[in-house]
Amino acid sequence: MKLLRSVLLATGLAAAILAPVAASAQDIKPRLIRFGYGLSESSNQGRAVKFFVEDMAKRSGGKLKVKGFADASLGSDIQMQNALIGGAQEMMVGSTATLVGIVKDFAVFDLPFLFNNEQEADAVFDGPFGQKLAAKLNDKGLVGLVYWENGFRNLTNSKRPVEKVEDLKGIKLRVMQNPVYIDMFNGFGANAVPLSFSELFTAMETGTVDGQENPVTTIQSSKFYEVQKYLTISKHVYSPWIVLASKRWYDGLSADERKIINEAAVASRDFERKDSREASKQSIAYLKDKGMQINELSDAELGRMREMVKPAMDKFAADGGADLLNELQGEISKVRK
Ligand code: TF8
Repeated sequence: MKLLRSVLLATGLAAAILAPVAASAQDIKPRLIRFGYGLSESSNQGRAVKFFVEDMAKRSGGKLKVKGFADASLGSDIQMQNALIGGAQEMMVGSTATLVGIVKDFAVFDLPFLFNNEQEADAVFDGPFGQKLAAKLNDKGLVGLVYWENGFRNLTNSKRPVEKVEDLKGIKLRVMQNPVYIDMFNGFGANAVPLSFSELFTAMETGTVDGQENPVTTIQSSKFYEVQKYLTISKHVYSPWIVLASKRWYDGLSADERKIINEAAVASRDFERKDSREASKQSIAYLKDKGMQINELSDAELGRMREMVKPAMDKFAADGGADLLNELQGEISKVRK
């Protein structure tokens, strides 16, 4: 027996025999994973959730069943974050901007005009800086798995074309619930109105707000063109999304289950970024076709905006964010070289 065993081992046969046993011994329990998100099923967010659902099923032999809940049907970003912390919901994807009440440092990503392009953003979010911030969620009851692309944000409104900053004067502009956004847009002369995304369409429809800012993919998938006439390409902030898991739930999973989730999350990230970037190329033509009047801000005007936003940047730095901002700018210039 002993001899046979050593012969098998030596020939590598043992590995062949033992492999299927090891696979079936993987510790995966049948589980239902509720995955909430704010945009529609047909949005870039929705398509990536669908990818994740299918990929998780594939990797777990159908045991890890993810169910996507679109349109903030499980709640706004902030409500879902709290549900994850409490263990009442397993997963979500949403903006990092709404996480600032939990980990203040995330506000660094809301500062304008940091990234020049998506490649810089990918390198920073997937690199040590992005990972360090995500890790800060751990002792707050959340696990930050991967960053997806929301995209460069642009302005829309129902009042007038915005060709220079002064055109924003007096416009009631919905912003995310985040102090940097409020300071930034008040600094530009608008009246910043913080509101959850789930309330945004109605707020524009009823005139509670005149405008908002989001990537073109969202302006398309959330049908903002129905209630907004003017689109200004400003690319003032690069916005990520973050895929979150409830720490309480995640800690109760087996190592095999966690490995599957981590790997599927990375695959979903790669799918989502590629898909969003392709989709965004079509969006401008689509929105024009829907009747939006579109203009691009000139470099000179963007330069003026950079100047005007300095007080908001200084406030962030003075409020304890100076080192973090320096570190982020350092990371970006490393990629730029
Ligand atoms: C916003 C964000 C949205 C996210 C989404 C609902 O304007 O850009 O994309 O919050 O998860 O709120």
